Amino acid sequence: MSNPKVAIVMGSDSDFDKLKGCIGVLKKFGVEADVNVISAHRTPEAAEKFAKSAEENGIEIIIAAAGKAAHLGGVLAAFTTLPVIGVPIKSSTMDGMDSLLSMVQMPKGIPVATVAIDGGDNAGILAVQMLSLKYEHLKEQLKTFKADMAREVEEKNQKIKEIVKSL
Ligand code: RP5
Repeated sequence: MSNPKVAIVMGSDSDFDKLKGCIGVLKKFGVEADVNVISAHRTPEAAEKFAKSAEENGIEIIIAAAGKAAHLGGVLAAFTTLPVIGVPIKSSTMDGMDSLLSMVQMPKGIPVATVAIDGGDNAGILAVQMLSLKYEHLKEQLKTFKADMAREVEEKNQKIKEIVKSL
């Protein structure tokens, strides 16, 4: 079986900082991240070409991140049957609501699975969860990831209780 591979496509290099967590998550799970800057508006032909050839290039899921009038996820989804996860980026005066609505309000037939504004980490986790349907080892890693998270919360719970006691 091939190695799991996810594409991250961002509308501009100015989105990059918001995607570092996502790249980190994919790396943590051993998923190859193919990272690209492609704009639905400024380089529409490149967006079309990328989406049309993604599957034959071994990509299994596309994460599309964009700000403002964020059409990138929808445009990529129009040209592929691969699942597209959208990350609305807060990059304008509208606190990211513009990007969120542009991504999440897709017309029937062309879904973009949109995560929270600047929710790159969750996009990575969701991609790994989708891949775990095919790659059994990822399921095991996800179980460990969730158990670690639960343990951290329990530790925080105990710490807070001690602080409250000392007040
Ligand atoms: C969007 O416009 C990009 O995804 C970015 O969030 C925003 C601003 O892009 P730049 O003008 O910084 O290149 O298309």
